[in-house]
Amino acid sequence: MIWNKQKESIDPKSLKKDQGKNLKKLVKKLYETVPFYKKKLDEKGVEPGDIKSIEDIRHLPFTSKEELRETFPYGLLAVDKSEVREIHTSSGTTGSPVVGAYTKKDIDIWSEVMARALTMAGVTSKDVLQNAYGYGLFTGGLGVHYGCLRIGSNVIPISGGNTKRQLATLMDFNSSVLTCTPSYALYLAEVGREEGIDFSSLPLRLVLAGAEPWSEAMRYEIEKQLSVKALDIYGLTEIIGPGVAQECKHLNGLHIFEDHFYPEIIDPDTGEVLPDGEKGELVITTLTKEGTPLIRYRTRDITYLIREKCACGRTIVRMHRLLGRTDDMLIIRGVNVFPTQIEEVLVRMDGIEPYYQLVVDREKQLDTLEVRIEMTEQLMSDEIKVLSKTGKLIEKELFGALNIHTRVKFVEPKSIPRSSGKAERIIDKREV
Ligand code: DLL
Repeated sequence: MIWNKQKESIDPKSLKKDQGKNLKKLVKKLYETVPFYKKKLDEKGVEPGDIKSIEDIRHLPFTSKEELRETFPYGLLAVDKSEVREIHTSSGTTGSPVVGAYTKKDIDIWSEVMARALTMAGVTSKDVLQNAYGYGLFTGGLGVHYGCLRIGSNVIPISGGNTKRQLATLMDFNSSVLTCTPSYALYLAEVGREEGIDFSSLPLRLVLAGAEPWSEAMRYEIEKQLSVKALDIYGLTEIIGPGVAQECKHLNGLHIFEDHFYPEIIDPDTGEVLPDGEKGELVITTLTKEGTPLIRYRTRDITYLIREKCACGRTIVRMHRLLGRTDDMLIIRGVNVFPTQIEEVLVRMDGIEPYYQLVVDREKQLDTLEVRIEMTEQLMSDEIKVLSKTGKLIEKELFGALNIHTRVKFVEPKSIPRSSGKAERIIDKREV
């Protein structure tokens, strides 16, 4: 089913026209109300009247995460404070958090795009959706919640954490859909196994996973261990939260709700706009947002756009599932490595747990990459020879995938921290 056929299966010409109209309005509004944007547009020599169609977006300046931090907390607000109904923030590893402010209309749009996303994933008013994304400043909890209210499904606002209660709730309320990060889905499966839960006997049928990078291999594990289908949901606080893009059952990438969020792909080094199909940094313009709209926001997320028609009948553009983030990309002896590439190899290997951490260091001016992997109880009880052989095999597989040498280190079962939100995969010792 398609929630909003008119918008999701729109003909490309009408879409462009609407996008152009909204871009024009947006630039005028920002020029008049946000001194930060007036200055940026003046510096670029662009006046609101120069924007006539969506193609003119290329004349506009980019907005960076640093700029969002510098203008914390209200520097990018485009409405009077009295119009703000809700604030969300996301804190990265450094600096001030970034802020998303929502007016009544923004929350309405958020509910609409989340209703589209949930419907695309096959969620209906008959479902019981256990929402294990965190409620609070994080956008995951409330974003999914608003979508559920819109489509009329029963939402259980359990929020993140308290794994035993999550499992009990799954069984007590017969939850049919679970929303959480992919790493937490696997952790629930692990604890469930220890408790003797047979997931195949539960009504749970779908996991909507996102908020952190995950690989196809991880999808396979989640599907197998929880006896469900797992679909990908993408979004970010700066743009709206979850509901920017969603995967449909055809698994051909994530449909971007481009009537609200206009995507471009650029070369992260030069800023040059790349054609469809070429990998680069995703840049998004919020065409309809009122509270904190952004022009050409550089997400730091790496993907590419897919324009061919999807079998589901939607015509809107898709993005390939995220390939990584520019700030997660490790450069090891000159080679670019994304954690998901390593995950893809590890999760497919037999006899190891899908928990890992990457430790980057420097020895004698040379970068080193240690891959810490959790042993299974079985592997731990094996002879040292078996362990060493398994380690070598994984190093060989990783070399095949990455073309760099890594060092595999086995760590005790359960020693890699579990998170109910986003997993911490990288320890970079080179900076300290
Ligand atoms: O993570 C919003 C969200 C909540 C998305 C729930 C999906 C589900 P932030 O905390 O601002 O917002 O983090 C945004 O997380 O720029 C990506 O790098 C990463 N991310 C989000 N979704 C995915 C995904 C939420 N499906 C940042 N795959 C983004 C890979 C993702 N990475």
